[in-house]
Amino acid sequence: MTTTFCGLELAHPIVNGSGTYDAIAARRAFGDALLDVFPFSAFVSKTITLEPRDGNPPPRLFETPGGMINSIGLPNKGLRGYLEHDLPELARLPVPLVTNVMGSTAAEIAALVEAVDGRPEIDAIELNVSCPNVKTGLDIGADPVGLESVIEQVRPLTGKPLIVKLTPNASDVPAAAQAAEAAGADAVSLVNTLRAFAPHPRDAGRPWLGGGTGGMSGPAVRAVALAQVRAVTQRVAIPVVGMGGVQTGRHAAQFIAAGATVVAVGTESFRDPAAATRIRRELHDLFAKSGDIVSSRRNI
Ligand code: RRO
Repeated sequence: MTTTFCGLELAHPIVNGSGTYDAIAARRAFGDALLDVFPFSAFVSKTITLEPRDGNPPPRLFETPGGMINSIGLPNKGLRGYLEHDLPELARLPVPLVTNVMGSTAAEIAALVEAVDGRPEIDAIELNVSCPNVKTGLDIGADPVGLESVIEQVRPLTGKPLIVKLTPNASDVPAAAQAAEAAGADAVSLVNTLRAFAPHPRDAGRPWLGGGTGGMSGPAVRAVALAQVRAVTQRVAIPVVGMGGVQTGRHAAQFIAAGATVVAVGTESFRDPAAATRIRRELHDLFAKSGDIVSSRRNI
């Protein structure tokens, strides 16, 4: 199931969704054995920003039927902390490393992209223009014109593959994907979480989550994600990373049938940290039964 993605040779098509698997904590828990059975063919870091952030006040999670709403709010050590403390650990993973960055202005994004470009341990950059949980006042990813302009400004700053993570909270997601492609993105990834509200259990008029609203993920969003991945792959030629509620190999095959080159597992890894290994095995068995990936696209 080797997969070529943006010039990277991946052992299989299953990666993690940014922020859904803490590889450093997992290595602490499982030891070096984790490296022998690492579940993903590439590792995508949690989003980093230029300066450190505390994230949103608690509560940060809410369980829904078939899903989860998060309002984490991008806590991270900032660029310097990431490069100094996290990168040396992440560079020891046995797979290519994708660093996910987010800024609230083009200048901030440019500084992040330039710094990350200078680090040979990093194989690709994912640009998060789609977090529903931070009040930057600039929802770059929802506005194709603004998105194209930002990517045009940062594209020349790196020779590494540039993946743009799109928001599903926009009226025309394929238009955003086309804008990213026109500006020189090497790939797009979707979907980030869907903006959602969790009512307080004792006062439904008040938000439960400390951040007010949150982002919905898990099986409840899968059909929406599949529709958006299909729509995007019909409109762009660059590869697509598909994600949203993937729990089984069959779900991963459905995203591939929708045109995704790579499939990310997110919320399911919270329920079972080894889920991606099972999903990869199930996907492999499905392809073995139905022939190659191309015929699987027709059959699944
Ligand atoms: O940290 C978050 O609250 C968060 C981010 Br950066 C994101 O991209 N998507 C999400 O659902 N939560």
